[in-house]
Amino acid sequence: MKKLLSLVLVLTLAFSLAACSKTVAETTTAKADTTVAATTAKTDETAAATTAKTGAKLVVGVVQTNANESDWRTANTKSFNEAFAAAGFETKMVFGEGDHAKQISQAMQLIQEEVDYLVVLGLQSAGWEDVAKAAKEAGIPFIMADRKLDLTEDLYTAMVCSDFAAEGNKAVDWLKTQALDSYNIVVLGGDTGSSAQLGRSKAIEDGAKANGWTIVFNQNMKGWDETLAKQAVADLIASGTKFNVVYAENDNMARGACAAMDAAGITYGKTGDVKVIAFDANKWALQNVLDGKFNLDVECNPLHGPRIVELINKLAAGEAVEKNAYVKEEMFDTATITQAIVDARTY
Ligand code: GYE
Repeated sequence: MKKLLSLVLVLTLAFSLAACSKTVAETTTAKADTTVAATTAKTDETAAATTAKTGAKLVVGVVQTNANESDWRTANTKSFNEAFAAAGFETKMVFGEGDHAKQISQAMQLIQEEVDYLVVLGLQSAGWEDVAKAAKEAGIPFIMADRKLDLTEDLYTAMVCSDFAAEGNKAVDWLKTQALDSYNIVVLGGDTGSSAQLGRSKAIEDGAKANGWTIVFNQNMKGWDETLAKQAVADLIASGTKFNVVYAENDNMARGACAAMDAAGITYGKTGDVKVIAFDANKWALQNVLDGKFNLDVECNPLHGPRIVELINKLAAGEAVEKNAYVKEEMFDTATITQAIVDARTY
C-alpha cells in the first residue's frame, strides 16, 4: 500500500515539478504548540513504533546539500554520520550537488524506499510541498534541519534550524557599534534561495537601508565557493571600487576575500582598513579572529547529528517534541575572542 501511494505521488510530482517555484518568507517564530507535534507524532509514532516494535534498525534518509560545499557542511555531514551510527540508525544520505530538482527527486526516491524518517537540508527553501505531502501520505516523519523550508506547519513534523535573520542582525548591530565614518559594504552571499542566504542577505540589506549605509557590491556565490569569492573581490578591486566592509556569508568566502585583498595590498581586520565579517565560526576562522584577520564571526552551529537523534528517538517513543527548535548561537569578535574559545571549538 505504502509503495503504491508513493508511486502515485512520484508520478504526480513528474507533472508538478515545473510549477514548483514560490516566493520565500523567513519566519522567526520560537516555540510552537507541541500538541501539534504530539498529534503528528501520533501518526508518525505508529509508523515509527511499528518499526521499533519489529526491532528493525531505524532507517533515516538525509537529503543533504553538497558534499564539499564548505568546512561547515563537512562538519555537518560528519555530525549526522557519527551520531546516527552511534544511535544504531541506518543512514541513507544523498547530496543534491547544487541542483534543487535533484534533491526533490532524491527525496521522493527515499520515500519510495520507505525510510522511517526523512531529514531534509534544502538547497532552496521553496518548492518542497509535494515532497512533504508524499512523506505525510506515506506516514514518514518529515524533519527540517539547518535550513527552514517554506512549508506550512501541517506539512512537517519538526525542525532544528538556525535563525539566519537573527545571525545577520547580530552582524548589523555589531557594525553599528563600529561607528565608521562611512560604510561601503561588499556582500558575498551564499547559494541563492537557500534560507541561510535569504536571512543573512535580508539583514544586511535592511540594515544598510535603515542606517544609510552603501552596499557597493552584492552577489551570491554558487556553492558558497571560496575561490569564486576571491575572484569576485579581486575583480572589484581591479574595477577601482572602494569598500571598507566585507560581509561574507560564510567563513570560506571571507577567507577568499582576504586572499584577494592580500594580493592587492589592502589591509583588513583588527588593524586594517577593511572590516571583515564572516558566518559559521569554524575553528580555523576563530583563530583568524584571534589573529585579528577577521573582525567578527557569527556562529552557525553545524552539529545537528545529536539533536536529530534526540528528536527521532522521542518521536519513535511517541513523546511530544518541540515543533520549531532554533539552535542557540553566539558571535565572536576581536574584543571577545580568546585562545580558550578557539581551543574548545570542535569543528
Ligand atoms: O553557513 C555555509 C554552508 O546552511 C548554515 O551552508 C548553512 C550554510 C553555512 O555551506 O557555510
